[in-house]
Amino acid sequence: MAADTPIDMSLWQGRTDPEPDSDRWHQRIEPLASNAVPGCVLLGFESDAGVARNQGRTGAAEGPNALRRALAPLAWHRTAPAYDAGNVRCVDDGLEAAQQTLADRLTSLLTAGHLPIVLGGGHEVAYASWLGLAQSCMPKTAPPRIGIINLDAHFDLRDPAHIRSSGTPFAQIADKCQEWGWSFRYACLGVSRAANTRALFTRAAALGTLVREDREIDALRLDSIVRDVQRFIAKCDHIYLTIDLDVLPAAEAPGVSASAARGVSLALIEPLIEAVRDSGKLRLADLAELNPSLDIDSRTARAAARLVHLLTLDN
Ligand SMILES: [Mn+2]
Repeated sequence: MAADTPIDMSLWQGRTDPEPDSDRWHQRIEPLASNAVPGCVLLGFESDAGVARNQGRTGAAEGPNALRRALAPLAWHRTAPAYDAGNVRCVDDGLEAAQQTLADRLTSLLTAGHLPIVLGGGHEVAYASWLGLAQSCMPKTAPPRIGIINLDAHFDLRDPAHIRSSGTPFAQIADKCQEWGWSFRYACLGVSRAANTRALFTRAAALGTLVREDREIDALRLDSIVRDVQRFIAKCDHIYLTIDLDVLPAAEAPGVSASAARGVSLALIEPLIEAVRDSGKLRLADLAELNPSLDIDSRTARAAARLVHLLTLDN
């Protein structure tokens, strides 16, 4: 089962400077209205049902509002508007219903010309995000070429036949693509060999995944990896970007279910995100796994907010 959590603008608080042109997010973000001109729309997914099924540390359902509080005081540099659309809440273990509800909300936002940014929630959000984009492509005759770019320490490609969780969304998407005769285009950047079994590497290879491991993403190789990502994007019509915050080192992102002993630092992740943002094909993004109860001094929430800020820069 799913429920809507109404828009709560009281989450958007921060300092106000008296001098001109000094706005911050809390001063500019607006509650989404039905006839709003296109902009970026923040929509939360209050769920850790997938993390619970995956035997992870729960608490990501509190992620969306923690991310809003961290984003509120950041400086406003956008030209187009930004909106808050509230949260979709997963009730008890009703994950599939909540995913469908979120997907339907996203399809409406996409059809209205918005750029939705989904605030997770466990990484089970990814199946819903992709489904929302897929549904918005449905009326077209030719199968859409949707590319998924996942910044993650994990493939999240475990076999969904047993249980659907935060560890299975991309396998579920691959299954749907096969069912519909669509191509499955998946890039997973920041994967930890230590944290993914051989079976998962084999499945990723069989699915034609573009893989760059955490240890490969360094300052020397970054430019060539950015070009690999650009080549991947060139073969797609639409890009869905998903950021699992556990791709970051534990020191930068302690507030996640499965923190990374090594990880890929923000300094290396940001140029990859900029390449996706600037491609002109980004339709939808989400940030997953923020767990405020495990965070230290809101470090993870701040990192996530910085990424939303970067992702939504439009000039
Ligand atoms: Mn993940």
